[in-house]
Amino acid sequence: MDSRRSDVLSATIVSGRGPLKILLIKPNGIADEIIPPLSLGWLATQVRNRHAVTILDALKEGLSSGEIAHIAADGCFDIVGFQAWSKDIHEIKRTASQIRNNRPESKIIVGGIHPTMLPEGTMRFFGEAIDFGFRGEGEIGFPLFVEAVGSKNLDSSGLSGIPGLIWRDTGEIRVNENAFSEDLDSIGLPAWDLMPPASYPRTPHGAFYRNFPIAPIVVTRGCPFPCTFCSAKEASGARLRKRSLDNVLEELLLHYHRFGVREFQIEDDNFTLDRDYVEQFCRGLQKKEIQMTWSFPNGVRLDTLDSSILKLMKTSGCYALNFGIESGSPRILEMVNKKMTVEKIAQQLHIAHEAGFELGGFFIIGFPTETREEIEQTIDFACSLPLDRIGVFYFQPFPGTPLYKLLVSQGEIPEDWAERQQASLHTLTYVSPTLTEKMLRSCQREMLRRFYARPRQILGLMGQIKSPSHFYYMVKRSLRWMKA
Ligand code: B12
Ligand code: SF4
Repeated sequence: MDSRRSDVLSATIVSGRGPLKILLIKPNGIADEIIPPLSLGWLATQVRNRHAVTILDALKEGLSSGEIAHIAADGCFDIVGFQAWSKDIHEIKRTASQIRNNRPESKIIVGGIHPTMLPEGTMRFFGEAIDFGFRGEGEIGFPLFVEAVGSKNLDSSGLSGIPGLIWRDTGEIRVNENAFSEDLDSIGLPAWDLMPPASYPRTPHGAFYRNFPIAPIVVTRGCPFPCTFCSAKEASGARLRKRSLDNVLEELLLHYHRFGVREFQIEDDNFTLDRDYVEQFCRGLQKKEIQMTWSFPNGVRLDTLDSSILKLMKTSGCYALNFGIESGSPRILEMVNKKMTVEKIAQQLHIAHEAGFELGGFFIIGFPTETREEIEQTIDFACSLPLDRIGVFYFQPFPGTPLYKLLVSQGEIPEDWAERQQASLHTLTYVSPTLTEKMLRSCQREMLRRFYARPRQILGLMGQIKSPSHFYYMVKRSLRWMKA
């Protein structure tokens, strides 16, 4: 093994001993943020007491598919699992094929949002490169799958009862019903020692931070809202499931005392949905007297906030909020079922601004049927709001979402569209017949320029640069956006 591979392997390996060696891989790719892969940490926790588990963050290590394949072969892994977002499927296929060549006896499984939304399509796309797919949350099904591999019980009697497993039964693709963990405390904490926050670069979600190291955490799962562009409901279910506050505070204390973490980022779909829960969380945090700042880089819904809960959050260390605003066009907000009006958005943002938070808004341009005038409305709207930062994304039909299905049914995109694209934050993959690619690209630039080329925004951004390396990271990130 060459020294780079062995360094990476020994830095990431290995937790526990046991009959099977399991490698869980976060694939490499273009990303603005490089942060610990929470879901793989949770999966590792489920199996590490019986087997040897390694988490390989190929994004963080900057590994090529060839290097990953060598690591998989050198480490003699019995099971290799990938986390697949739609943007990563081509890279995963390349890597899985090489692992297949280097070590044919490894069982290769692909889980995550892409197979969750497109189970059969995933198996067809990967073909012989993988043995299994997995849909939905893995904490129940993945350990059962590992035991089936261990006992070589890989026929239909062994596989058909494993929740979430996608498998081939004499050529037919079978998709087992998935299972959500009802009691989130029972799944334990992610295996943080296998992905220590301090080993990650200063490239957090949302780019800005107050303190380092930073840990992402997921406190609740699920979202009851019906936004037609979003896959959260399919991924995490429509009902909000909450960890107990003791369980969450235990994780934060572990971060603070054992891993030296000084900031946490709540990545939930909808953390603030249950007001009482948020209140108890803040009070619990205050009692623990740990000095940690926190924020919501992934967004919270504006309609769940009021000034008294905001005040409590602020005094508990929360300093930044982001919101999925999506559009300044009332017609588009209605069309995507956001259940919000432009008036309510503006009103709530002013309350959050008064409470003294750093505020960020996410906008999407290029929705099906959207017109240039409606995008202009969004630009004007964004510039009228008390926001410190914005993100402007091109609409992408994520597989399985209502808008994806609508576009397929109207013949605007083919059924296997998601496999043909490498959808990610920077790619423009869909152009509505009401717009052109050139128009969309120039609207994105115009929006960023008009928003940021104002003294308050420029001074605000400059004031938050932490170091020369943070400045370099911000410049690189901004250039990627401007070139997109
Ligand atoms: C948190 C989050 C992030 C965080 C990730 C935090 C982290 N450290 O892991 C960050 C900020 C990095 C992020 C970024 C992006 N995200 Co995001 N994100 C989410 C969010 C809100 C929650 C995910 C989560 O942690 N859920 C809790 C965990 C436990 O669930 P999970 O990740 O799904 O993992 C479970 C299962 O999928 C399964 N599983 C996962 N991997 C594997 C592997 C194997 C082998 C097995 C068996 C099972 C398995 O088991 C896991 C445990 O139960 C989801 C929405 C959602 N509800 O899913 C969007 C979501 C996943 N993100 C999405 C997108 C598009 C992105 C970006 C591309 C956005 C962008 N514009 O840049 C970037 C990608 C950048 C990158 N680095 O790759 C989309 C994905 C759509 C798609 N089809 O790909 C989602 C679904 C939101 C949406 N818009 O609909 N995101
Ligand atoms: S955009 Fe937000 S509120 Fe809407 S469904 Fe997705 S997670 Fe829920």
